[in-house]
Amino acid sequence: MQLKNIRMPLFVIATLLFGLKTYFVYRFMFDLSIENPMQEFILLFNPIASAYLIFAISVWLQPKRQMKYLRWTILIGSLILFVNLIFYRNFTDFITIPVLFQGNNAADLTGSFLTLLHIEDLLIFADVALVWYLSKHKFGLSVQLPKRGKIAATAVTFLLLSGNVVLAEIERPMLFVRAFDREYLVKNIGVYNYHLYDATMQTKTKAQRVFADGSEISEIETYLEENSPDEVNKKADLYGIAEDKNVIFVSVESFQNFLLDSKVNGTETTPFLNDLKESKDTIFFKNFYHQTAQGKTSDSEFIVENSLYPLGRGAVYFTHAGNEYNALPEILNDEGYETSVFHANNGSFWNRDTMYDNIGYDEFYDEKSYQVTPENSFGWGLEDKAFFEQSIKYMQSQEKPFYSKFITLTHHFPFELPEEKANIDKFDSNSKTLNSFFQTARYTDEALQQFFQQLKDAGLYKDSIIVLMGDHYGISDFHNEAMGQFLGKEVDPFVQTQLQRVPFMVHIPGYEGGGVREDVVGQIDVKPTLLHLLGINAGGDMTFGDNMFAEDGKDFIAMRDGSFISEEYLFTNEQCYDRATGELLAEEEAEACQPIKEKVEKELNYSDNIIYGDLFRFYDFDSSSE
Ligand code: GP9
Ligand code: MN
Repeated sequence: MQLKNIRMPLFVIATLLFGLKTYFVYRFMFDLSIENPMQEFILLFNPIASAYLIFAISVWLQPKRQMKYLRWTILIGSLILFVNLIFYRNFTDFITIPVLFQGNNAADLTGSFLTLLHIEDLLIFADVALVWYLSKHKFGLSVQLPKRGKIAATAVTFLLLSGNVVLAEIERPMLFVRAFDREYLVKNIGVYNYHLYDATMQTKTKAQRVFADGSEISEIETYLEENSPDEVNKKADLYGIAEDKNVIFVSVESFQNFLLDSKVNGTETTPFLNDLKESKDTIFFKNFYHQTAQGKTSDSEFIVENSLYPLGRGAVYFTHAGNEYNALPEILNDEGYETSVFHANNGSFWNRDTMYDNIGYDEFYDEKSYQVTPENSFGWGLEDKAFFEQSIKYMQSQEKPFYSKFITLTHHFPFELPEEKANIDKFDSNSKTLNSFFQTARYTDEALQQFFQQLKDAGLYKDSIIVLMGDHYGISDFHNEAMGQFLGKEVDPFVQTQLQRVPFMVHIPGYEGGGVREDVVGQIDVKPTLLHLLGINAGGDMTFGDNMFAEDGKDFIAMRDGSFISEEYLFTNEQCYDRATGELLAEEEAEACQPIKEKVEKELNYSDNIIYGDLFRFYDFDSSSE
């Protein structure tokens, strides 16, 4: 490029184009929250610094190779950005290495791929096209610097990078140590450096198992004994109420509490669940939170089975499926239950077949156990109504008592339902996803109603308890504007966290003491709660959750990103809110969040260490429960 007499080398042109493009994509295509001018500046600075880092190395190459290097690096860099953007649109998150190797899931994501593609994505490749053009035509844009010049060009890289790190540290102290939140990392160091950081983390966590020994487990045991006493509370009303009964546990895909009692054009979205939660044979916890992270449904399964936290990166079901656990199915097997999972998807999705085997499920009825035809399937596969219907015969063949886990599928992103199967209108907003969310939710509500009836008809109802649980959110914060329109209020971080409440209902046929409970509880509490209801004393278990019916149970629910909800407070995005009013607390009052915040960080760390170090291999659950 000839500007008067100044010739700008291609590596500088590429740096500017690619840096500015990346900034533009961060700013307008991702949904990163920018809170102050400093953050804005870092957001612009880091892509330019990263681009310079990559492109300036080319000065050490011969002219021809320089051009080739620039062509390919700008293409690869743009692809990385593009793939992250697609992933972000679906998960509001950035890719980590463990997630990348969940090949099966990536393949299934291709089903939703077209929905996630936007026309403006072409812009991401505009600079690539230009750099290819400039590099192929002999414009003489390569540079040949003397050794000193090369060293100087490289030194600028380090200046820019250190500048970036210093700014990031000022903006978010201890960013790298407390990296709970990938969005903060990307905002501060950019998506490219974030991937380098992620790769380092990957190596570190792999090494962690190798170097772990049994010494840490006793420290964790002491912490859990002091903070989450596994006091079984045998005198409590509900202790053993479901003794020897079957447990039918339904994990309801993408179900969030805001669906309950909602209406679209005057029609109730979930009439069956609305009635169920009010009935006297059902206990409904209205402040029950999902606590999942990147592993989505599989994380919710992991938390429920183990009362451990999911990992901050990747899905435990994939990354640590071979660990030693003391999972719910294993405990139930020892108590004489037949345990099984019903889920009409590919058995290796989320690595379930391997993990289920390890944690002791007797049977896994996956896609192969079902008749899937074009008439009874759409979206992700077999529709929920057919799924339940076809499952009954397998349930009847089971030894009693049994524990059966069902995982529904129809109400899954992108929430598409054939028109003739929809019994409620679409919502009307700028989000296609939210609009159709109500239709598939209604469908699943109908499927659950039918399932209850089918259980009754099959003679399986009376001797069972039925637990319904939403696995995780279905509407990400990408749809906050439409969500705000639906709720009639702005979705701020407080509301966003409250939207993470998912249904949790325990239906006990014949029980009369049901009702709505206010306690702040979450998926981490499910395992101790179920054992309590079944009258199983898992005394020596190590759980981060508590029996939901305990009088003086644990007083907070921690989210994977370090947010938490307690009776009085809600803490998210490093800010402390009054839980009752949603009011943001000023600095002095906000101090009240500090002690719980520290506990949350400690717990997440302990739980991570158990998983990364595979520490349960050093612990004898049998002898500690005696
Ligand atoms: C896949 C189903 C959905 O089998 O459980 O998984 P999700 O994408 O919700 O984690
Ligand atoms: Mn799910």
